[in-house]
Amino acid sequence: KVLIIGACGQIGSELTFKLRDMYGSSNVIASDISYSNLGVVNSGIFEVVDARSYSSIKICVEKYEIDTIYLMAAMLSATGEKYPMKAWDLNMESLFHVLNLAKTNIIKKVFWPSSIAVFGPTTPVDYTPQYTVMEPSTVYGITKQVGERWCEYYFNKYGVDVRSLRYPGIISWKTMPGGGTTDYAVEIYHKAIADGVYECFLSENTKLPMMYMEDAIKATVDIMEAPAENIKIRSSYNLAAISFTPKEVAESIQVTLPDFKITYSPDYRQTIADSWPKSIDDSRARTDWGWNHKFDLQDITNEMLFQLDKMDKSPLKKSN
Ligand code: VAH
Repeated sequence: KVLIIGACGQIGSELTFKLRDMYGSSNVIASDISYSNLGVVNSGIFEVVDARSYSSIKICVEKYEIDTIYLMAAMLSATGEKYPMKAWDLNMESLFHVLNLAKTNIIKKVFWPSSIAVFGPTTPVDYTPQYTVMEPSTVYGITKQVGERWCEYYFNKYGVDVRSLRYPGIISWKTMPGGGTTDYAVEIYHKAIADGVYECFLSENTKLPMMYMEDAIKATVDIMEAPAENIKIRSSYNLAAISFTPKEVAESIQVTLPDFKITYSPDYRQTIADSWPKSIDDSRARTDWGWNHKFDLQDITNEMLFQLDKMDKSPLKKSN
């Protein structure tokens, strides 16, 4: 049985759908900090689990005989800069609880998301290698860097089968992201449909590694389904698809919506974005367990505009 902690978040909610498709709804338990987060995960088994509480997780694990955990709860980069100690507590305590449940063999397999946020201003920005200088300048990035060290330690010392991916920015339409620096790449589509104009909080030439949710979910399932001997990196794999700037995504939207306008008002998130790579070398993921992305920028734009227009309930739509 599978438990998803943070199942109501941007990635967690889509993982819940995918894993229920794969393993059957009754074998995938969705959990989050409260029912109020439910959103799109409003069917199937749901439990309130506090990721910062060992006993809260353990009770759920024992109740459903869970053997695999996807730990998707975290405080992201932008919010983490507002509440550093909360970000540290949530991101680290949740990881230790899950790793310790696995160390005592209660859990057989763990997925834990890392991020390109592990890289910092001294990291080579273009085609960033799997192994390189990592001096993250955000609390979120620090938690991901140290979390990777602990994942590798628990694998080497206790044989814990924990697997991890350094996600880039992720674009999706089902669930809004929460508190990330790459969230502009989701908001822009909602605003293009709702208002035809978007005020971007990053500058026009801020190039960042990005990925469509379908690719991110495929990578997550692929690494978890791969034979253990193929997972040769137990810190976290670089993962990439495409890179683009706000200007480029605006131009891709204007192919369909020629009147769409973008303006730029960089805020505190610009400093975070400037500390991250522009592109990522994910060749190890491609050779070790067959990773391959599918969606390029125009595919993402076409899919996002189509889905949001159909949904017509964009959470950012003006309530008129
Ligand atoms: C964030 N979406 O912006 C996350 C992600 C690489 C970015 O870690 O914080």
